[in-house]
Amino acid sequence: MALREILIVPDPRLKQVSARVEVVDDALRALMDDMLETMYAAPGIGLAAVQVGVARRVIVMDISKPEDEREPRYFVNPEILWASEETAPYEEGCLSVPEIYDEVERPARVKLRYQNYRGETIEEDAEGLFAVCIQHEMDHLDGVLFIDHLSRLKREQAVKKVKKQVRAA
Ligand code: K1U
Ligand code: ZN
Repeated sequence: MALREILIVPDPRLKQVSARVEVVDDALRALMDDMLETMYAAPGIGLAAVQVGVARRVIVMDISKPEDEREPRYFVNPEILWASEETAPYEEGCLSVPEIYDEVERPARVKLRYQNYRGETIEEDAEGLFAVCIQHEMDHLDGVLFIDHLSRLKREQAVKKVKKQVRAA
């Protein structure tokens, strides 16, 4: 396993639309292992492959509580089959937009279909933090960042702040 570099805004590679995965094989599992290690090291609760420069429809996640055992999860070619009309706000962050947090409103519940680490097709309902995180990560697969849900002014301010942080580092 290896740590990968996480791309930071305004890197244009974050705007790519990721390609579907044809087969879940050992090479893809090696990518998912690296992504998980990178996510835990950051630390974060989710990561899309495009954030490490690989534009494929792959997500890793662990939303377990810090005091509990790790619960790594893998989503290949995730699709939203249904989304609730009811929405819920959540103060989101993103490893590609470091130290910026803002409220985003998304469907409160979604029904998902995806392939897991073994390539099995799963259908599952998501709510709470799981629903927030999977929708945030699926946006990455379409080149959308959480700051794209904010006003233009807030988005521009966020990118400016991140550029300043990067220059100071
Ligand atoms: O960059 C990412 O996509 C990961 C992002 C996931 C996310 C967070 C909050 C709402 C929606 C999606 C993060 O993990 S940001 C860091 C973070 O939330 C966190 C870090 C350490 C402990 C707990 C949370
Ligand atoms: Zn993100």
